[in-house]
Amino acid sequence: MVETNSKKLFEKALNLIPGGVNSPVRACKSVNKDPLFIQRGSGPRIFDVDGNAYIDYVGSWGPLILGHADYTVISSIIDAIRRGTSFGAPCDLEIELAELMISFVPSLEMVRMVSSGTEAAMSAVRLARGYTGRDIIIKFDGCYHGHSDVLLVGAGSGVATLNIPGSPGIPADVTKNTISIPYNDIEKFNEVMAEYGDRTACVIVEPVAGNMGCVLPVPGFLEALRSKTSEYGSVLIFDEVMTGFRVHKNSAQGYFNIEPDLSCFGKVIGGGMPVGAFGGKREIMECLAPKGNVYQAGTLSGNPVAMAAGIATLKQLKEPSFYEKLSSKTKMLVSGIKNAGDETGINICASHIGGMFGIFFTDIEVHNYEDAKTSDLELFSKYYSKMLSRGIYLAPSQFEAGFVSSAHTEADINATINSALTVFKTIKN
Ligand code: HOZ
Repeated sequence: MVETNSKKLFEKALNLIPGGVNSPVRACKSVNKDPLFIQRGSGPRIFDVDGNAYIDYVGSWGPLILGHADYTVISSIIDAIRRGTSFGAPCDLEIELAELMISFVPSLEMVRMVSSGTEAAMSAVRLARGYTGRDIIIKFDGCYHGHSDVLLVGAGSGVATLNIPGSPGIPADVTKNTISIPYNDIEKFNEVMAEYGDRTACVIVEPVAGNMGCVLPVPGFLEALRSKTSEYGSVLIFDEVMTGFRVHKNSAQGYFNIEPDLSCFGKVIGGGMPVGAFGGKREIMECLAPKGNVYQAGTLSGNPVAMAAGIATLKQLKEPSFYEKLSSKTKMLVSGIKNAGDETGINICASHIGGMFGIFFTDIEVHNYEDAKTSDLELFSKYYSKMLSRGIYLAPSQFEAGFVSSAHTEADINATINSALTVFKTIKN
């Protein structure tokens, strides 16, 4: 077997970094591969350390809505970095990014910047608890809100990929107030609210689930969350770390026309730099220190380089028909793969919204995590490997979403569909 440069680097990394990676899913364990080490990205492509090029549908797990190394984003980063990498003091770029976010998303009256999506969700939950004076959190199975202790219950993403029930290191006492119930199950949700609603601080949801694959909300689900949380005085939190500015210019809340009380962001708003943010109603946000007493802080929060990347990204999303073009490319990709499945007799349940998509190898409609688990994981693994060897870079997990950027061309999409057709013909047993 050829010892590739990626393989050599991975062997070295295994000695120095647990599992050889700094985030579990990218180790590619569930697809029985070793990870590729990436040297650079350009537009829709990444290039590994062995000189291979791939059409990339991971996009750094969502942030790169404009593709890799977008000229304006990189120029803004360079401009900002020349003035210094961090001040730990306010700078005008924080205001500019907050203003831009608020101009896009009507439910945002105030925004607090943090450094990751995990931090955003963790802080939003603390704020909701502080604001309501209640302890219970309701979440949904297969939704992932980062790896903070209280939210790592019934979680998606790496926890689903590696089939880990929870995580050692989280005391049962810490999660005793977290209730996780099936996604899209309106009846169950109403039942749980009837019992716990008046003790519930918040209901947190991915308005489109992206960490158990891509699963859309059924009609009435988000509406039920909105009306019951209002009825019981609980805070409705939309975790838009993945969907924010990805599925619609006003994020998923704009697409579905539901206003949450608080929202969490990350990924796209940082243009590839480490950023998160949470925001929402002034009355709730003003409970945060130093205005209020709910404590939250961060040395690198509002980092000028990250703010510059976010501003340069969001400004480009204002271009008329940006989302129409992105959605139509994503639709073209997903319909093409679905048709290739039909042609070769492979069962596929496919979904897409804006620049986000998912493909499950199952013959049922996927509405929740239990449905997602009916996907043929062995078939997914073969599909992943063969697509990779044809130069198509997909998320190495059935339980992650895929992402299309504005840099992908129709030719890239057609090449991907053709590869899928060829691969399906070879993996059909
Ligand atoms: N958990 C993220 C995806 N939903 C990031 C995975 C990674 O970076 O490895």
